[in-house]
Amino acid sequence: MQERLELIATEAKNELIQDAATLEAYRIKYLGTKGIMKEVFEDFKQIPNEEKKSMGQLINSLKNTLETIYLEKKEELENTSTEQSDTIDYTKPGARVPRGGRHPIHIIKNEMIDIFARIGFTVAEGPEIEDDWHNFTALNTPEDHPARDMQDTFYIKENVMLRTHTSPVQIRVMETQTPPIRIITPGRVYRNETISARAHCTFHQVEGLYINENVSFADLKQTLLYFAKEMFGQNVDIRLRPSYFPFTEPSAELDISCFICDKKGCAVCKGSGWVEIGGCGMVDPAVLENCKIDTEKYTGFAFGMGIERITMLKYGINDLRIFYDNDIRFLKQFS
Ligand code: 2NM
Repeated sequence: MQERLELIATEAKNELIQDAATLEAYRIKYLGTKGIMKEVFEDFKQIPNEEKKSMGQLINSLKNTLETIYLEKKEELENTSTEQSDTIDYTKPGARVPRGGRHPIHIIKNEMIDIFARIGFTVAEGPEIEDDWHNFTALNTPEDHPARDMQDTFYIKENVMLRTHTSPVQIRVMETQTPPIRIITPGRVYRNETISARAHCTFHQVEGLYINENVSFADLKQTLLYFAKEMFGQNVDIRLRPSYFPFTEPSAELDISCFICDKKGCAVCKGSGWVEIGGCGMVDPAVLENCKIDTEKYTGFAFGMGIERITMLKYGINDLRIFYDNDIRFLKQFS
């Protein structure tokens, strides 16, 4: 009998208990109502009275051993199912890191940079906090021009402001480099406007500048036509309407034919068949002189386009405020 009890104990200690199912199988096998312990107690009744005391102690000790194994394994299994456990499964795959995406403004900005890069334009960048000379005076903007007004420009202090366009970057390049100059200046600009679906106090521009010998208005027109076709499709046409800017002469507004309705007239072009995407012109000789560029030798063209405007046309977005709300439901459509 004693040998048998020892054998049961050894077997129980060697049982493989890995989960709730094997734990329950163990309980039924050793401690259940039809289990091994039950059998042992039945056999106990048969043994001679004089052995009962010592054998009884051994049986009780076996029962304790079996119960202890059960309780220990049970606790072990419960702990592994919580994070407090120090048993870590290093083979488990890691938690997935959600992948971000580019902002639509930056997707279009990069596309514009690529289009102009193919015809030799390089990117130039500059400060967002500018001085009066680079943002206004060098650009031939008169002292009493409305753009200089507090109502239109965010001033930091006298003669220091948030840039209202990226043209000051072009002034900085013209001041420090000699022609030929062929650059685009993508970047964020600031204007003191009442925020609405069509206007914001901050937006993005891509401006372009080409200075060389014999640069003509025809060069400007062909450059813009190339851009429009690459950006909006080969069927698109451009139209230049006479306009005025202090820094260009002559100046024009740049329209593209409406690629939504193919010039037939729709809600986007308000029935006209054309949509405005920017402005342009031949750089005013006064601007070149401010940058110490020889106006007898060199001429140049410049243009400016709003990235938000182009992004809205490309993606069919009708409220520009959504670009700055950082609503993940909007942004994740572009990832
Ligand atoms: C525009 C429209 C027309 C422009 C001019 C210059 C510079 F620096 F060369 F004088 N930069 N950008 C320009 C000309 C910008 O934006 C609507």
